[in-house]
Amino acid sequence: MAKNPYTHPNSDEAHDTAHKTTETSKSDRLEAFRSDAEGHDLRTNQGTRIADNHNSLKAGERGPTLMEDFIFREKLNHFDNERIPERIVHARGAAAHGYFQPYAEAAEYSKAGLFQDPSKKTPVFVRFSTVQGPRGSNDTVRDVRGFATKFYTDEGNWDLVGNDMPVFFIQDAIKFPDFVHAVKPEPHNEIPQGQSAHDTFWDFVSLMPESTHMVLWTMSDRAFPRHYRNMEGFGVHTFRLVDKQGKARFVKFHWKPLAGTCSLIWDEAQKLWGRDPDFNRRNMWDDIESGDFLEYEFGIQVVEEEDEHKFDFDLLDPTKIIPEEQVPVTPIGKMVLNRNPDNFFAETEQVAFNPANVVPGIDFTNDPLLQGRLFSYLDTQMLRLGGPNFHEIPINQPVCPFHNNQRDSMHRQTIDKGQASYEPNSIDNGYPSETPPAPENGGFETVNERVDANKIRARSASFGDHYSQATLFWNSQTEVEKEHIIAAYTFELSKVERPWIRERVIQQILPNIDLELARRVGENHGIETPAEKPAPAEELGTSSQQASEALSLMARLPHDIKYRKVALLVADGVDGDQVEALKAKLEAEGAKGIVIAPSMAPVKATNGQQVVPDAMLNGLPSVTLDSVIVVGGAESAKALSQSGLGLYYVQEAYKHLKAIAAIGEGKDLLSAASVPTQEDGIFLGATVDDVFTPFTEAMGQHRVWSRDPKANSMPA
Ligand code: HDE
Repeated sequence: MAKNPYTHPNSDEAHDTAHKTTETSKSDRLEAFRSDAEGHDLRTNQGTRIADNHNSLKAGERGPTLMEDFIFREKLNHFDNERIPERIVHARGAAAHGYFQPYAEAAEYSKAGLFQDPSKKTPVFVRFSTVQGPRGSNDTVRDVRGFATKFYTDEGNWDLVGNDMPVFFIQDAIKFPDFVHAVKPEPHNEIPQGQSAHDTFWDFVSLMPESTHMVLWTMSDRAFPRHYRNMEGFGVHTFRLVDKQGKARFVKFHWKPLAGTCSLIWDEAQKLWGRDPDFNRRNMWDDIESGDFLEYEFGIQVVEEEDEHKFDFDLLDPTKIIPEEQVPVTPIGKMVLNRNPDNFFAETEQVAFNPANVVPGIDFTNDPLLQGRLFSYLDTQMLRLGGPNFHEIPINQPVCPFHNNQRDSMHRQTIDKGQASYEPNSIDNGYPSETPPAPENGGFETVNERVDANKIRARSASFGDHYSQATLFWNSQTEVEKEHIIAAYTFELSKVERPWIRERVIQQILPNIDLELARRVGENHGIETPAEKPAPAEELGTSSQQASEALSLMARLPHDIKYRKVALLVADGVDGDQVEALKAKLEAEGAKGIVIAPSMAPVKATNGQQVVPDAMLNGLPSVTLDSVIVVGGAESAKALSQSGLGLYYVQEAYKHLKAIAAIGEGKDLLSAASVPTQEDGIFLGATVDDVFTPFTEAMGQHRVWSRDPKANSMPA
């Protein structure tokens, strides 16, 4: 039930204030639809007060239920129809509200209203998602993450429906259903959920060399981000921006996370499937609730139209990046996500993104993947959201007026007045009327591109080089990242039952990326690999770029401990002063100290006080937090050493390359758990001050990378 007094967001009153759009205006408009139960009587959907919500109407206390019971029937009818189809891809997601604010440079490149005024905040709604798994699958699976942004601009909605990886698996939208069928759980038994480690995926991608570059990205640690705040975002396709003079330029869109990029470790990601399947959505939710907002810089790579053909790849090919060394990313604004939705279904589930939603100043290119997407989203949303009026669902409504002559169909909310639902008309004074294109506040005008061609089903030869940018990505990884990629191919292919598919990947695809990669994965599968890299076919290009720093996750490590969560392990007999000091020092650095004890009972500290635990050892296990400090106190260390969960906590943190500190007797727990104490990334000291600075410096590197090969010998 909407709150009264009620202003329909498309009413004249709303129109009058439309030009005053601010960051909060979307939230204000949603307010008209928000409803809470406080102070309300329980009623039917028709408003009749309900006297008894516990007993259905029966013929006698032990008799059959009567059909007359309209209260029971309405309740069950509604319940029986609560579910809508989930998204065919990107079904699992989490979203947040926020705003976008441009820098002054933005206006140079596009006439779009949202870029014109650096003091103006445009409201946004952003949904992050995994691709393969259903709504109830795990957050930390190996997968691409969707990064979809709806900008509620004064000139209409602009949806930038991107991913956390800058390329895609296929070049032409006609292959999308094939790709999705192959990556989804296998049709006969619906196994596996949320994963690509199965026969149909590897069968398809090994027969489609154009997927090689993107598959390599998904075999890297980018495929399981530590937090949505640590993820880059990409528009993927080349788009166009059009300035006030009408000049169009090619652009690639980038989101650069201000908190830096970092990921989970594969073993940790897998364990999180069981320990906290909601890991990413929970972290985003909790952080926003506690005021630790997510921040991203928005950037563009700009290519003048006359430079379209100066690259050794085709700008229209979505399996290619523009290396940042060739075209740097120009920052043009900042986005902050600062408000959780009030209702998951109403907002996160019902939001409908569509790359075809653009505003004047932003335009498409002929990328054949993008062109196909322009059809698909509206089409699928008709089914998912029950007809063509889903633009009226509050989360989807623009903040500016939206009048036209489209009418009727399911769930129409707007009560269109007047008789003329056609144009031109004289009955309604010719309204709603067209707006001619203009440098400001004009109607949408498509870039006047000359297309002079024969109809043809073919792919341009300039799309033919499927490997050299994969090699570029491989060359740009650090040694640790390369080891993780080798381990990923080895793991994924170990789940493929058909030997010929494994052989095809290892013998025909991987050698084209790198011989060493092929040899190492081949060795792990007992499969021979060629000694020579196959020569590229003559007509295909090779990348002039040998390596690009921006492609390594390590290039943008967080470097501080802001937003990090640190386990403070305690038991009875803990040094209470140390607990207090650690919490205060971590908070001063923007991090959180979380007190973890064997049970939820308050812990007796040596200073005579009680320490109240935030969680138990198995409630927030090591995989859910960033690092561990074992607090001092002989009795406390002894109690933790006698607990399997206590031992496991530090072993697992060690295995996952986390910085570990132990104060005073806290080191006894490390010794009992056979965690080496004389190593990089392990900090022992008598006092908090002894360990704090080196410990936080190590955390700023995200992981103790030098431990990587050794950590695998840990049994945990
Ligand atoms: Fe999508 N995609 N996609 N996609 N996509 C959908 O739309 C599609 C592609 C992306 O949080 C669907 O409403 C085709 C690339 C995101 O709600 C569907 C092709 C990129 C989301 C669809 C692609 C994306 C979707 C499913 C190849 C990155 C989730 C439900 C031509 C640039 C948005 C829906 C959200 C969702 C079609 C390829 C990103 C079926 C046909 C490339 C982030 O319409």
